[in-house]
Amino acid sequence: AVGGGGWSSPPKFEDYQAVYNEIANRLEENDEYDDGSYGPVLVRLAWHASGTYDAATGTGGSNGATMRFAPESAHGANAGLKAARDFLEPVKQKFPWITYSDLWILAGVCSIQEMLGPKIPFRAGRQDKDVAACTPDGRLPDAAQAQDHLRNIFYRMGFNDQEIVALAGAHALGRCHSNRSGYSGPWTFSPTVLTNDFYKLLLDEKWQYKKWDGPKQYEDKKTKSLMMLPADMALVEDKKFKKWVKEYAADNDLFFKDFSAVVTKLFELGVPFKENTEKWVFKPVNA
Ligand code: CCH
Repeated sequence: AVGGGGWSSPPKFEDYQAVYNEIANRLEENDEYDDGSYGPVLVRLAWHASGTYDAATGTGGSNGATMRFAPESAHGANAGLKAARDFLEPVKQKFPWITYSDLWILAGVCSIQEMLGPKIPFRAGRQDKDVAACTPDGRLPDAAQAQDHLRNIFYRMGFNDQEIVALAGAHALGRCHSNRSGYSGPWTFSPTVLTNDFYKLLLDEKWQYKKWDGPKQYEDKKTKSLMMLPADMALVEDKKFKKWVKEYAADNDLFFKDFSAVVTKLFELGVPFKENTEKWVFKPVNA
């Protein structure tokens, strides 16, 4: 167990499961936010903390939690993520021994599992860094761009085409906010439950440009209540990407298996784990 003034022993699986449970309970308690859950924005925080990774220089990634500081918190791509960081602050106060870097990733893991997604194995050991480790702006993807840009950004992190498409299935969750990214609306009808619906809708619906003053985005012709970003649409415009969109649309089990593997990889980019660090799978609260 972990004492108030220091460690009586280093934190163990049970200690991290207690943090997981606290986050899961806070998700249930704060169900007035957005579509009924902070889960999607917590997943986005974990992804934006990780997706700054540059394999060539070993900089960026989830080890550091440098989005606590400007300039990184003020990067356009991170608009709105203060809501997620603030949601987690009381958890950090209750469990001061956990680093912000591990906490943000654990919150992403917890949110995916609590929103009925696959189990995401977790390893602890991320260390917080100071402002000097902030990454330059422009490392995260630009939603207005298409396949060449997606490949540039995700190949830089070390992902391949299949992994790019598997990661994009996260857009089954949450929504765009006009006061954050400028875009508006959810991708699916169940934005607080993880399914392969993103791929199904991308293939099955007719998508047209939304007529509005905002940035170029798509809406479904039938209900005009769903959206796709230009970067989402690139996944069916590009033949190599589209092959995987079809696979995941046809098989939710395959999507869950590949999504779990690729998210685990994303969340661990650039993290120097100690040798023999155990992979833990937390027990869901909302099972
Ligand atoms: Fe994403 N995403 N994302 N995304 N994203 C947005 C919201 C979410 C892109 C752009 C946007 C991933 C990949 C991409 C989530 C998870 C992932 C928004 C709206 C934009 C724009 C932000 C707003 O207005 O609040 C682009 C471009 C890419 C390129 O690949 C990946 C990878 C993941 C996770 C694995 C989640 C979840 C959201 C919803 C957030 C919320 O607040 O509801």
